[in-house]
Amino acid sequence: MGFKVAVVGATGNVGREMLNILEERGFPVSEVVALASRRSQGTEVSFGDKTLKVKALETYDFSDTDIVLMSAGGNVSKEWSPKIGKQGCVVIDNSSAFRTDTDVPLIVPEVNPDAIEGFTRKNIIANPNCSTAQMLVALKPLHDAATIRRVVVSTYQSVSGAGKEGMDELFTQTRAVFVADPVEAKKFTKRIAFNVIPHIDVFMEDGTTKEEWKMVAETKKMLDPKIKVTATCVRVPVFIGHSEAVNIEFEKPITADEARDILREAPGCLVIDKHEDGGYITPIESAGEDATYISRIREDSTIDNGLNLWIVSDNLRKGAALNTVQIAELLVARGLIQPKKQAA
Ligand code: 11C
Repeated sequence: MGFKVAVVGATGNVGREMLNILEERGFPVSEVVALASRRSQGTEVSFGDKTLKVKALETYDFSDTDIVLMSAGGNVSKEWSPKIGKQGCVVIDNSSAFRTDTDVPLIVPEVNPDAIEGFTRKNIIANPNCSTAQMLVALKPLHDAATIRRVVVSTYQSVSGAGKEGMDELFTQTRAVFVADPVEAKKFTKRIAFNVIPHIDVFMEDGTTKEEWKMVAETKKMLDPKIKVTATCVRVPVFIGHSEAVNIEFEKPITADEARDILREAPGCLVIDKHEDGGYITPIESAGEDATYISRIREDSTIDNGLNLWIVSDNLRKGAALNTVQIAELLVARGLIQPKKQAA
């Protein structure tokens, strides 16, 4: 059994990673099609040892496609995902366009796999924001054990979250600093080389940013609406890998040792937590890896039932492309999708 899979936004950071991960994980495909806007038509992208020529989304006929992995930004998704869904393809959308839509499941397979059943209402499944996805992979087993009341999170987000332009800007500015050229900021609002910027996505009316709001709203939708979350999201001069310092208040007592044991057994989690120099993870080590890494697990003695964690993951993989492919795998594993064209 093989599915016809289209990747929309195939020339972007996440689109390319989706193609890599489909191939690496041996997703059952009959055909893979790379799509992007008309101006990228003809660009070549890799799928394993094959080269795919990018086709134009605007003129593509989805009638025999089974699954569409969409990573072309919110506006493209708002326009195209409902149209594609109506043609009987399941769209797994990496943008923020449908995440809070009550008719669209928002899924991290390690966190809320059962919610996927509701996808048939629009044939769209949303993939969460990268910073929420990795945080919830670690919080879910702890919530099951001791019930989380409140989370205070500060993020240290890599420039690849802002796409290839973000990565290029860090590289160009760093070089400019070394050769004493003028440093220009185009993609980010301030210089990112040798700096940090406490601003990701647009400002909301209450002074938070949309990135911070997403961490609150998506945690409530996927994990538990009763959990209070407050976030400060910061861009840092790291190419790949988002890091998070998380303070958690639980309803029930939980020790650092208990949390460490729970996280060691939890799906998707990898604990690296030695109390010695280098006995923790940094984003460079997470790049190219699938795990959500947890380090610096310790009790917070300033509150009852408090823990602190350091959570790191590759934002292009678990935060985006890997989670999207895992959602497709979940659809197949649960028999929720059949190929339109059965093999002869
Ligand atoms: C960043 N988290 O690091 C963002 C990128 O809502 O899917 C992903 C934005 C989103 O800039």
